[in-house]
Amino acid sequence: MFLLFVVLAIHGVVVEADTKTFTWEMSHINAAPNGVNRSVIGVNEQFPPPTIIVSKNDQVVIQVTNFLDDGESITLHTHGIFQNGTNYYDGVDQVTQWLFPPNFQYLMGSGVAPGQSFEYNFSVGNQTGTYWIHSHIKGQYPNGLRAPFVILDPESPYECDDQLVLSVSDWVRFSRPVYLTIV
Ligand SMILES: [Cu+2]
Repeated sequence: MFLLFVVLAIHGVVVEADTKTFTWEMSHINAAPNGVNRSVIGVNEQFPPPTIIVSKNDQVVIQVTNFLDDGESITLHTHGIFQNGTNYYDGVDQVTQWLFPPNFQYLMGSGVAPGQSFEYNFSVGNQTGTYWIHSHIKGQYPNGLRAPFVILDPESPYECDDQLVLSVSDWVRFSRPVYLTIV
């Protein structure tokens, strides 16, 4: 341990991991991002969902509760995050995440069932940059359940006055069940 500290001190790099906790309660709300009112999936009754901002080496805890009223379960997939050693928190339904709670008989898919809560808990390791987090069930992410996921680098050699994340996506006038039928 001492040797490790010396090595890090020589390089001037002693990065402490912090724990960042987020509470995300998903429910259907109405929103009109293009001027046409429609049902979307909101996070804490907010649309678009909030941007998650953490720092390199942080431990990320996302406490999810599913309040959707259409019987669907939910997962959160952290797109592009390595999830070394925590593959079960990567949120790909029926691949890395199955039913919660275990053995819950639910026909609409895997993930966090309606009325249930689940806690994702993983480290971002030494990754940095801008990624995104989104539902990995059915068409929930074009229905609104996606957000930027930013990992800041405290040791970045670049300086700037401010940082702005622009989230761009296709958008249709209909809620997900309708446009899946059309396609
Ligand atoms: Cu993805």
